[in-house]
Amino acid sequence: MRVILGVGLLAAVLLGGGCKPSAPESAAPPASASGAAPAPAGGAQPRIALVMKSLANDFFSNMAKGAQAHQAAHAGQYELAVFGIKNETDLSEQVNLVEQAVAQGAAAIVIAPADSKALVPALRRAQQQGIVIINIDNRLDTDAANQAGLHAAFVGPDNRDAARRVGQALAARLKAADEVAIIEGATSAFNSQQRRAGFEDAMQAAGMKVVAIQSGDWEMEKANTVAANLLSAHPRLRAILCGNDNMAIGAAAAAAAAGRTGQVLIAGFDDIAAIKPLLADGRVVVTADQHGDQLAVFGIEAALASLKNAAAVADRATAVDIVTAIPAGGPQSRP
Ligand code: ALL
Repeated sequence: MRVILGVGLLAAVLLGGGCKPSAPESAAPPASASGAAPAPAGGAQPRIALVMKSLANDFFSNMAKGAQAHQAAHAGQYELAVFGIKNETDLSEQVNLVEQAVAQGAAAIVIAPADSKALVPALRRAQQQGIVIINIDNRLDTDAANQAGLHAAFVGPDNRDAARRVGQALAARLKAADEVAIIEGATSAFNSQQRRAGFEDAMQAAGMKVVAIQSGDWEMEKANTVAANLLSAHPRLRAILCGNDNMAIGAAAAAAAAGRTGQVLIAGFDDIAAIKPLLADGRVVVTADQHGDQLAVFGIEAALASLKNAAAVADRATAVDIVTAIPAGGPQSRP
């Protein structure tokens, strides 16, 4: 088996008991500029680069593990190189990783872009060298991609619909006209915008009063500060909807520090391992499982299909399940 890890991921995956990586190899021969996928040298397997976002986020270490398990089961078909950035908003580092993947001879790049516009030029350059680009998790901006001439299938969920369902589950525990706030992820990420819109849809449909919308940039600490300020500014606040679980954990800690656990209901998104104890005791009342481990696998399968047929592949919508509690002795309950 051959799995190559980008520097940032090494610690995260090894700590998590991931596969032992082989040393990165030197760059493969130059890719053709014809638009066709570069042929692997000497009959070697194609290399697929998985480029993710923050490795501090369980969502992405889980995604890496799913990809590695798939590669191990299909070791005869492809090599996998796994990359990730340190901070959620480190866009230039993610651009560098795309360039690194190209330099290392990737035949395909499967990417969860940290920003829906900023990654487009680097991905376009890679595609012009014949590299297959598959966009997972966070959709690239359609206009920016079209303008640049970038064609990348999107494999991922309908974030607006999923967030709407999270909001509905939360609203079922509130009464009309209750005050709620939204802490959204990075504002330049399309999936963050869609989750915010889905939360707003649900709150409007249920007759709630949205008193504030602020960004926590996907991060626990920032969301903790934002939530603490919201709690003191809005003494009648009844709920905080967060664009991901890391921010929900930060908001739950702020509610606890303000002595308002249970009075202010918290919603998250991702269903990471760290949220489970909070779901179990009610500090967080609902989240969404978007099956991050499968997202990368579906992206890799799309890349393999595209390489095999030397043709573009279609978008693929992936499932999201709403998770409201962990029943005693059982895993998640999914209504
Ligand atoms: C999104 C993912 C996850 C994650 C977030 C933070 O793209 O879908 O919700 O928590 O990025 O990087």
